[in-house]
Amino acid sequence: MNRRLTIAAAQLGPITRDESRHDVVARLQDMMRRAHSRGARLVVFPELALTTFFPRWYFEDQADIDAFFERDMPGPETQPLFDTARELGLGFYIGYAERIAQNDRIQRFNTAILVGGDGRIIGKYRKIHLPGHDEHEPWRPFQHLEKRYFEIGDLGFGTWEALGGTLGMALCNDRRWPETYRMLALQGAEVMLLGYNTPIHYPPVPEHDHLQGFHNHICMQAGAYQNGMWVVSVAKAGDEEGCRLLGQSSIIAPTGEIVAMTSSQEDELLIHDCDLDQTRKIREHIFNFKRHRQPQQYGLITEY
Ligand code: ING
Repeated sequence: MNRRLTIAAAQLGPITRDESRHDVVARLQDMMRRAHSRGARLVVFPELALTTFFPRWYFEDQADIDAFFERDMPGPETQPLFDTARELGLGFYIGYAERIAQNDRIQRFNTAILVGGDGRIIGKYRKIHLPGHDEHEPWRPFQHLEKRYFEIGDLGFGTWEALGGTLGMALCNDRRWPETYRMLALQGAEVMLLGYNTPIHYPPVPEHDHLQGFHNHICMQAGAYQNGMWVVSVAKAGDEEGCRLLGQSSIIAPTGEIVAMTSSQEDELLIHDCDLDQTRKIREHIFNFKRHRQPQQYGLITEY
């Protein structure tokens, strides 16, 4: 009998700048209950799922920036998510802005956590591939200041045994880099969980704007197939504070096939019974790393 894990991709529509954590959390809890009623055991939310995508603005004052960060997870406003997880026996992945005192200073990361059906945090990932720029660039119709507001993740690419499978996590721009998938697959990941906030307009190369959906899926379909991994990708979508964000959340099989995709720009659920053993048909044959991979030839890939 194959191991199946029923996963929900919980796409979010826009979150306005002034939307309270309380109101956002209520939206997330509603999606958790709907996903549970449809048999899901794991719900995947987008990147930075608790606030609007604030790196689109330049802020002078650190206090204005910190208003978008969580100092504790769970904190008073996010505890209800963990309570609902425990009430329903439902795991979840959620992206958020993490502010933490460590190494004798304040550090800020673009973070995702995996929470089990008992409401306990199983794993944490901090975004490694930070896109955008680190100085205010007024020529842009909107900023993309992730390099300014976040530090590069310091936890590496990790996997966790949970919900009957081996799960890996990533965030947004990570999905464009083939190394992300391979690092997780080499650690045995059977599913990659990933949230994203992707503006349709890419100011440095606007002639690619119409290709955002194509580029979104080609990266993940290739990554899924070349590593024999399920990929569950979840958008924050729609016109958010005047910036159009790509939707097209998707669940992609280890064959690279898109088995489910959203068709709205709002809160929308995808559900799929992921057969975790389907990964083996790829990993034991065409992409059998032990038999076919030639790492002694790939040295350049990890050189600076
Ligand atoms: N967003 C975007 C992403 O990688 C981007 C940045 C947009 C890159 C469009 C290229 C083209 O999907 C985040 N948050 O990484």
